[in-house]
Amino acid sequence: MKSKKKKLAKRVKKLVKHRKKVLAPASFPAESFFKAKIKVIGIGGGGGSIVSEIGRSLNRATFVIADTDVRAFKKRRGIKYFLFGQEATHGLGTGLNTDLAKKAAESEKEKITKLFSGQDIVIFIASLGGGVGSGATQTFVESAKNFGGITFGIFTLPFKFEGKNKYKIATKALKGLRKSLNVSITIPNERIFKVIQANTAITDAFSTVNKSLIESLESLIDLIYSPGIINIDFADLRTILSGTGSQAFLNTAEAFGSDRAEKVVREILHNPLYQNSNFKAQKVLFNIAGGGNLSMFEVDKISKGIAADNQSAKIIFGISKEPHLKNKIKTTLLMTSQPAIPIQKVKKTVVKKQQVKKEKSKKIKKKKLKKITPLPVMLPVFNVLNQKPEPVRRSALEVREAQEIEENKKTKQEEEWEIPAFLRLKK
Ligand SMILES: Nc1nc2c(ncn2[C@@H]2O[C@H](COP(=O)(O)OP(=O)(O)OP(=O)(O)O)[C@@H](O)[C@H]2O)c(=O)[nH]1
Ligand SMILES: [Mg+2]
Repeated sequence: MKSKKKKLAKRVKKLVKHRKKVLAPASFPAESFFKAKIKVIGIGGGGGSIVSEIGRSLNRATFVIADTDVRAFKKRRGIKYFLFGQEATHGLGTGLNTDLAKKAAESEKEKITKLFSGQDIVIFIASLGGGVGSGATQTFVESAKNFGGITFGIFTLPFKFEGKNKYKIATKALKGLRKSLNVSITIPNERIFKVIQANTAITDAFSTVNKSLIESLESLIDLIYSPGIINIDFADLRTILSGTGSQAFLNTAEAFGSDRAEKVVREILHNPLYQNSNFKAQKVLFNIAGGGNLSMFEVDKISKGIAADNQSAKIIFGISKEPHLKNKIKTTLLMTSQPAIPIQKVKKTVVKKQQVKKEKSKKIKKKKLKKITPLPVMLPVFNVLNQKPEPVRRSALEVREAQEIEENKKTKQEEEWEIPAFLRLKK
């Protein structure tokens, strides 16, 4: 009898040991998760100010302030400083001279490129309208082009009262930047009037924009940095941010009380600081975080609220338990959309003048077109040797083949989207 018991105990011990071995991968420590390397770089005075106000994320990403102006470097622990273009500006700002800023950055392109090596995501922040932010950021973005990670831009546009010239500088820079980045968001400083009192001091106004931006940015860093408890991983983020020239909407909402889920739904989809209040997303990623008492009912309510506003979008979502939130629910939402959203013009009169001009040129073009006989469809292909686009005619069969390859690619990606992140096989 005794030996039977001993045998059984031995078998149980063996089984437990075996189960432990099999189950081990499900309980691996947090450190063994992939931690994305994030670099946030503020370029110019405004961009530098925003980065220098960063709070809780200091140990989750690398923060750099880049400027030609030594005065911009107010030393703060945890932030690195990159002074460039000393030969061009002698350690000063550029005084709205974007060409000088570009020259300053171009002269140190090698050093700038090194800033991005080994990073998974680089976030560029610049307040456009001045010289450095508007003139040098493009060189920084271009230097990061081949680093293999994701490029994300956060830009502010000047106040209307700062004048047409600054606005023109800003919108010109923004046009180029949007094209070169994977994703970007734009906050016109002017939007601050939607959330502040009329007598707010100018420095406080900047700070309010900066704080709101930082809150969203830090929540984004939380999403990227804290895998494990959340079903969202870096692959999801990559899917949301892939492609070039996308616009993004980033927002966070926190609420407590019995109707906290409804409050979150009301707040999360509308950020008064954004230009486009009705953002129609193609890809949506959100995370719902709560203390111990976050209920399935609340998760359902928030998810449905977000989905209802973005019915044709691909949606990825995660839930996380964060004890420090206690009775609060916090939701972070990142949405992206491919077509560029037109930038608002300073004055309506300018827009009107341009429209009249456009209509005139359209009429002239139409007249000219009538005279020209239609040409067969030509597809431009890039010729590597002479660097010029060369028109090539494809046969119907070739066109069909190309379409099939494209469709297969799409289907493969769609299939991947349908599988929740936590069930996807890690490669
Ligand atoms: N949101 C926000 N915008 C700012 C801040 N500081 C400046 N700006 C805006 O950014 C624009 C450009 O100013 P700076 O960033 O100081 O200019 P810069 O890029 O350093 O260029 P130069 O000094 O002219 O060489 C200003 O016209 C403001 O609209 C800030 O802290 N927050
Ligand atoms: Mg400056």
